[in-house]
Amino acid sequence: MTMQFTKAITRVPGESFAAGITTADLGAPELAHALEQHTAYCQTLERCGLQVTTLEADSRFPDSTFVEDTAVLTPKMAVITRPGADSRKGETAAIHAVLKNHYEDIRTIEAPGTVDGGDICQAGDHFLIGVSARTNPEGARQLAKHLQAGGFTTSEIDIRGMDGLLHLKSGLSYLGNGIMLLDKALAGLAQFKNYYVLQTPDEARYASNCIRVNDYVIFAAGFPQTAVLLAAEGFNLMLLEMSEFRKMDGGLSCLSLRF
Ligand code: CIR
Repeated sequence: MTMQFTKAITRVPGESFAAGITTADLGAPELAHALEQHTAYCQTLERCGLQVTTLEADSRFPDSTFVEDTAVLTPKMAVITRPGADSRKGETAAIHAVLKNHYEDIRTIEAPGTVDGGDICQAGDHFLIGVSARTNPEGARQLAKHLQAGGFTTSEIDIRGMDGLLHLKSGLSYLGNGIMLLDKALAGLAQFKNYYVLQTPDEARYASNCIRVNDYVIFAAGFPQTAVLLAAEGFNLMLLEMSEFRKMDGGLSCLSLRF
């Protein structure tokens, strides 16, 4: 049984979007194009059955459209993160306020801990916690404690030595039913021995980040080998153009909090 989501939170990219952090070297994003892609993203979540709350742009924070990094949500509790990049730390206040409408049990990651939601992957009752340049060991420890108090098990994966992997979920997606899509940098790790592993074809690591939302997998357009692999496994794909978000190191999971 795959987890069912009913709601999502997103945030429109703002005027300062192109000033966000990136390593992609794909050129500057075009805001008008990003806005179109964002609208399509929100509509696709709705087609998957979610009620989407879309927050207004907040140009004080160029990366604030990547809302996934600001919280870790479970059916029982929300954990507000403390993003690793200083320019992003102020993003959590507004998300905390919104989540008060949905959660009674809200916890927070405290300094010196840092956690980016992009490093956290829920796979059923288990959470994989990536330790990265953004999520430090202290943040990972605090998060694990909160999740364990909520009845979940946790394990850590240290991605700090893995070249070019910003977040854990830049290299993997949990697709439900024990199925994990993994970039080759992660595919051999012992942490995945109990999963049915699909290795992302070599066309691009970017294709490793997709999202299972109820009956669908939302997948980035332009990666036909991976799309064929997923379709052959029986997944119903919804394809989205992601070019402008990719230029800012953002994948499909980053653009929403799903719960
Ligand atoms: C950043 O570097 O923080 C943003 N430009 C991209 C964040 C992507 N978020 C994610 O993978 N969860």
